[in-house]
Amino acid sequence: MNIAIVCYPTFGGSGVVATELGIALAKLNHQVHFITYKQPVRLGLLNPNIHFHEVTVPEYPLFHYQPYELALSSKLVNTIKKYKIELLHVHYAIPHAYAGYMAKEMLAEEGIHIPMVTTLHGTDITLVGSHPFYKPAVTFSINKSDIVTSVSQSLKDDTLRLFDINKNIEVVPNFIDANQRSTIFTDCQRELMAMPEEKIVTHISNFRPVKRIMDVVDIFYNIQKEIPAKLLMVGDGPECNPAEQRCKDLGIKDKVIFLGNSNEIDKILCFSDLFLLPSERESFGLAALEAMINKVPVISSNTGGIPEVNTQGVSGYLCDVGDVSGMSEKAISVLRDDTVLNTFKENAFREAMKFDTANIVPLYVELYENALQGITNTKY
Ligand code: GMT
Repeated sequence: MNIAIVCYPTFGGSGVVATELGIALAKLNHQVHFITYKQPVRLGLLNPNIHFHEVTVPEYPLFHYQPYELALSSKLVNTIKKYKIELLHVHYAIPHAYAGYMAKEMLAEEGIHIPMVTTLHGTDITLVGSHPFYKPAVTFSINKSDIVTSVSQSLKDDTLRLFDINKNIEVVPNFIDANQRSTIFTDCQRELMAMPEEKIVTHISNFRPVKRIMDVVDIFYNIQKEIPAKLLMVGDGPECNPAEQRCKDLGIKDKVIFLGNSNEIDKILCFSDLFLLPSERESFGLAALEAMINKVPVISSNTGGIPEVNTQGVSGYLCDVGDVSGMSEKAISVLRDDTVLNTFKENAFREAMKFDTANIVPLYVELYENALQGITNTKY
């Protein structure tokens, strides 16, 4: 197949999943064209099956807001025609499904019919998309997609609750390439980060308020009172500076390392003993899955799609959003005893394997084949 993928090229989970999907499809010998405003951060070297087409938006002073959707839909039309692309897969409803629909309509005028698959990732639905400013456009774009997928059952339920959707929504969970990880790192070089007696606790996110970064700091504060430990904070965002300040105020700044954005997530997780994800909302929690495949148990909130990934008492523990003392208690119970910790580590890996690329990518391929045969989703 000759497939175009539109996504956010940033460190966010939707961009990561879209990139990993493109890489997996290319390995299956499909031609994959990423169409976005910069090369996706997780996309390494391009190869003969992977192509990147940059969307540029010329600055024009008349425009208070530069029209990215217009530039994207025009780029889609031109690229789809030039490379004879057969299928369009857009990740994130805003504005990608909207721009994708416009491109589809422009192409239809020229007799070119291209199916559009839209994958919903969470923030496009639960945080931003349901705002009255965007809701009609998001509803329209979802209903006009040929196939709609969501990354968890929880997100599907939220979408049907928040929008007036007349499409079936297929749940295709996020995935992880287990093979790639288990072969790359044989030596974790843990000593670079902590003393042998210290446990390493890690959090990775974009440090937005929805991640409840202060809970991460407070949980770690409780952990280090009981167990020698270091906290690795990976990522960047608005809560970064307030979190650093809180670490100073609590007198734990020497035990907390802020690493910023990183392309070496697996290496960092390889050092780690426990992952914290106390988010307010999370449609899936890709960061938790990335931790688990690296044998890192997860202490998380029980919101959204996280319970579909992190299994209570098996790969870690889940508590109510904001239950800092509950999460601290569970974290300490996992870290205190090495036998218990090792059991959780093995369990985390085993649970993560359910989401291996080999199990999930064929689901997308099947949906693509259906879309190409004109089997679009029926009325819900
Ligand atoms: O919240 C983020 O970290 C970024 C956001 C995004 O839009 O990329 O992540 C969303 O999509 C990820 C991939 O499907 C999910 O794993 C995240 O749970 C989801 N974030 C939220 O729902 C808040």
